Amino acid sequence: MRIRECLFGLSMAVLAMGFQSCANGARRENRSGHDLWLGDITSTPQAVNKSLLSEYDNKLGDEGFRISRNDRGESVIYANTEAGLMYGTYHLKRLMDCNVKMTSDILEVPAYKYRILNHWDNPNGTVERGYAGKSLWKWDELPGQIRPEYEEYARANASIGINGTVLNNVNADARMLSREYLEKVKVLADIFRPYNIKVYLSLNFAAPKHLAGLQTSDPLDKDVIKWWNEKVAEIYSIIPDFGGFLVKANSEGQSGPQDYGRTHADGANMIADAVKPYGGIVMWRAFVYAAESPDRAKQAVEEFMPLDGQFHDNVIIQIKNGPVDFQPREPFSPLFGQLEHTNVMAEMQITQEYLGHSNHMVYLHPMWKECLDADTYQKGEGSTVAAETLGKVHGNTQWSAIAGVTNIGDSVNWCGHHMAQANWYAFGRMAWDPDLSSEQIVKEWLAQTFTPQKKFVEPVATMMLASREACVKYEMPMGLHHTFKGPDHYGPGPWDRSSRPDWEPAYYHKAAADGVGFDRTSKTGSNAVSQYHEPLRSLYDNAETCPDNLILWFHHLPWDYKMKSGRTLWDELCYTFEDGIREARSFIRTWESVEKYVDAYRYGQVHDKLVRQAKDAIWWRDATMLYFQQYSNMDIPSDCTQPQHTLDELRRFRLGITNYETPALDKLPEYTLE
Ligand code: GCW
Repeated sequence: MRIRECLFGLSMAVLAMGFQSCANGARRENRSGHDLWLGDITSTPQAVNKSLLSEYDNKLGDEGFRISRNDRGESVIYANTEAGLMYGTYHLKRLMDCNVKMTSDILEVPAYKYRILNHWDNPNGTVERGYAGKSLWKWDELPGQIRPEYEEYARANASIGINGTVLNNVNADARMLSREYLEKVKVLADIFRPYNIKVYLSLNFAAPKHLAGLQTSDPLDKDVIKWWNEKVAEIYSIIPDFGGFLVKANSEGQSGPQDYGRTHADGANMIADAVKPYGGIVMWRAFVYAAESPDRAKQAVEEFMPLDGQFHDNVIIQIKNGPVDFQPREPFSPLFGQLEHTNVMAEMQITQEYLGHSNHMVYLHPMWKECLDADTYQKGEGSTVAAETLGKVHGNTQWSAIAGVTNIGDSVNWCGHHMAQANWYAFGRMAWDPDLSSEQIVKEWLAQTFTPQKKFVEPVATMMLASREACVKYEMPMGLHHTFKGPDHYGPGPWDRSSRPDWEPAYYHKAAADGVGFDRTSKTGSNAVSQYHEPLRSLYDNAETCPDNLILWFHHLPWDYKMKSGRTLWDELCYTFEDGIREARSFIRTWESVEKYVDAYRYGQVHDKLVRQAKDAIWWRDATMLYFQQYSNMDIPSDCTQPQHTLDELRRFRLGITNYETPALDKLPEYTLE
């Protein structure tokens, strides 16, 4: 029996809140039996009281639902649509799995209209920055062979409210728009449709040239416009509810309208006009920067502000949470608070490109929430990134959207690290309700994925809630950023000189005899602070008021600079790293304390990775501080963990992976944990 039948097959049958098995001996659907938070499908309510409303309730919209008790004390789900009933059913299941009693009526409406996953999956099966095996999409098998994982994926997404997915990499292969691939995409769209999930594609802006052999891909050329209109018509004839396009243009070597002397607005509008009659949207990325710019963090605002107001209404500018590139901590991208007449959406990274790949346990919701809750002050207090992207600041909620770059692959546990599923789960829950706390979400996930027993959930939730800050401390304390070894972005390489200057760590840390950090102040630096509204501009501009956790993002300070704690900058860096190392070590002890609640398979895998994470924390500290020591000539305090490798040894170390891989645990520098 398929899960869809379990959920919808017996509409209106009466079942009070409680568990009941699906009929016909339904089995677990997951690949290894205990993988996803959805667990065993026999724990899905076979039938719940549910009712489509005869009159449209505006409060619920197309996806919301209400759950209330009927005269007999049974829970009944009401919604305007089948999708609303489905979300209500999953909500009820979540309450049951988490042992939460319903004490009053529930009304749930998703906050964002477009809640979208971005896959960076390539037609050859690799996943850019994917650390969970190969792509879930088996393009060589499609359209003929259909893996059960496709429906599992849809079901998992539906359970957390995801309603869209971009199937392919933003570094897009033009072939994805060929008839051959569209027939494959159609199969996935058909599988996802009953779960209220639309498919989207990333497009290659030069497709008219590459795919159709036109002379140009100039967005103002009439043959190019005609080609896109026909291509879009073809897509909608195959996939009538196709969602639209995601575009990376004139960024990191991708083609775009600027190749023809046109603007981002010219390019985005041409595509947007083509999909508009069908209700499609264009998510146009703001991730643009040129190698020659002295401050990469400023470029999105510089390029997009002059275009404010020129984008058509079904274009949404997709902005990474921070102004550089998914570092463990960045200030929010100032572009969110600058554009006034343009729709904006946030792009979060679920895959851990800069956060230990699938070797480190890092629960990311606190990082995303920090961004969404940040106040841009664009229209005074309360103009948070959440309010901006929900369209509340400028009163245009019709295009509210949020995207997450997924961490999903064909690995048995879906995400490469068992605990990384929490990030997939958290992204969906956040897109549905950005006000939910990190704690509530992680506890829900733990209860559903492992066990609701308090003695397990409490300590593990505490560990996971601390993990993002720990990662910041051991990878990029105090706003230091991009000190990663390139190009795989796993592990430290502050000395690395192997690529383009603005991809090299020295561009960001600027360590020298006079100190460390990127000067973005108004008087002596790049003046990136000017892109923030007051009071943030002044707060960041002044080293005395700039928060410690971003101080080296905005300031270049001497090694003996006196921090608020009274310590020198050098010592503060050492002790912040030390905190990160200590916390990473404590995660191992926490995990060991809950061994009896976890099956041996998952216990062992997570344990091995936590050990590696703690070792990596020391590796990061060793590499960074030994490298900086050449300039500071200061000692690592004696009460800190002492280095276990010399700078030379670390510099010689080669990982030998590509940016499609995560390193094997035994291929990393050896460290002893006390
Ligand atoms: O940070 C960079 C990544 C690239 C990625 C790019 C982007 C898809 O290292 O792998 O390309 O961001 O977001 O476009």
